[in-house]
Amino acid sequence: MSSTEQIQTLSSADLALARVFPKNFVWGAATAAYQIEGATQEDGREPSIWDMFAAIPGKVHQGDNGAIANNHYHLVQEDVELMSQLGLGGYRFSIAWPRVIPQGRGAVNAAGLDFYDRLVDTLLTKGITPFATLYHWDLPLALHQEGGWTNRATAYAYAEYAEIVARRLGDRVAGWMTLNEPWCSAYLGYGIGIHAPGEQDLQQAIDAGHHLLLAHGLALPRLRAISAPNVPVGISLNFTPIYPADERAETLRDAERADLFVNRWFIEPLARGQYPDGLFAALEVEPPPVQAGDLELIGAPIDFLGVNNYTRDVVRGGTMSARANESIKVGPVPGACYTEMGWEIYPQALADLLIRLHREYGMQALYVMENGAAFKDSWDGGDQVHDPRRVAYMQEYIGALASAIEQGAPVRGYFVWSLMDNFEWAEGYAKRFGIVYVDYQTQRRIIKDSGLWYSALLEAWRANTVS
Ligand code: IFM
Repeated sequence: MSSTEQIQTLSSADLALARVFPKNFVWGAATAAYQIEGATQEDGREPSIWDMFAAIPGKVHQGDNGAIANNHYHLVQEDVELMSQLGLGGYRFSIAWPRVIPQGRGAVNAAGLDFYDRLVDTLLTKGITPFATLYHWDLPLALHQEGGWTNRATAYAYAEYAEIVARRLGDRVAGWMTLNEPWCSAYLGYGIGIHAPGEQDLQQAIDAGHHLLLAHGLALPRLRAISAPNVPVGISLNFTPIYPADERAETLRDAERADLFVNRWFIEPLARGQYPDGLFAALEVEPPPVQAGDLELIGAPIDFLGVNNYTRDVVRGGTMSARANESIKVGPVPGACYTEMGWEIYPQALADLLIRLHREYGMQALYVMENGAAFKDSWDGGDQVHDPRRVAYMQEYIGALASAIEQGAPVRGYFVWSLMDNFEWAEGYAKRFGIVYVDYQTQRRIIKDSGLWYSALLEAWRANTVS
């Protein structure tokens, strides 16, 4: 389809939307290493906690794992070609620590670094700006065997790893994210065990969270020192804005408490150099083992905040157990629509969140580093995949983003999750988030209608912003 035809598929509202975004806005798509690469036993890569976790019966839907995934490790050229066909301006990918330093510390695997080096060069050749995440959940198994993120030493190993990657790619990447969603690594991985490594101990989650933040703080100055001048360094956090179901005092109190745990746990040490008051008491845990100087490192200014947002939670007071945030979520909100993940579609939350991060936390540069939706997509073997609900989701969320920008939120880019269907962690391959459909039998990629719509929007935006 030519770009002109694509522009014609846009409504007048879409065309107006495209006009809101400034010239240097980065429009991209995101993925993560374990979710797409496959080749987990090739070229010197050693196992990560996710290889271990996925091998435990019952942990991942239908026993799926990332051993083959989207075979992106071998199809990388084709996948970058696809990004180029979509007209993406940026691509956010993650680097697999166990591919680069298979034992977590020590010997560097040249083949691992070479892979990302080629990826970055291929992206640049196609005019696509590379944004790299250094840790998206695939901790080398060898480090897990020493306590993983509950062990302070892992933070130092991470900083060494980050430095090694920066020495190789820091002259070409456009931005670094130290971590992706440390809340998930800590809470889902160590607190309730639905993610790797599968521990179920809230105290471990709190301690792991601190070491993840420390890893970020230790790596930040090194990444800056090694990379080309002005390469921004940030972090991506997941946020689920909390809305009270009613105005009762107990609802307002519990909504505050949920916000503390879900949204403020990580942003406050980063933005203010301290954990939020009341967090550990509310969770009935001890504070993490903070050592002198840790919070100064963690609270050092970042160049941008990556914001990952998919949904919101509505809470009703009086039903909350201190440790079980889930219990206060109101069941289906009357009239609301939900994605296949059971997440409410509520675009206003993204606008509210971006404005809050700017006003309350003083964030001066924000990127939406993940936003998207899983729906039941079906493919009939042809060249098209119709996903009208995802098109509508993107229209509404990008609309909310536009409104946040109009209200002064300093948003510099948007990355849809995800470029293509992939391994959705504990949900295996059952949940499809891509704007590109993947037939896992043949590894064929088919651009969904949402991908065509996004491509057309970008084309319209480019047509408007060409000086
Ligand atoms: O697939 C994940 C991603 O790895 C991290 N953020 C949320 C996405 C959807 O669940």
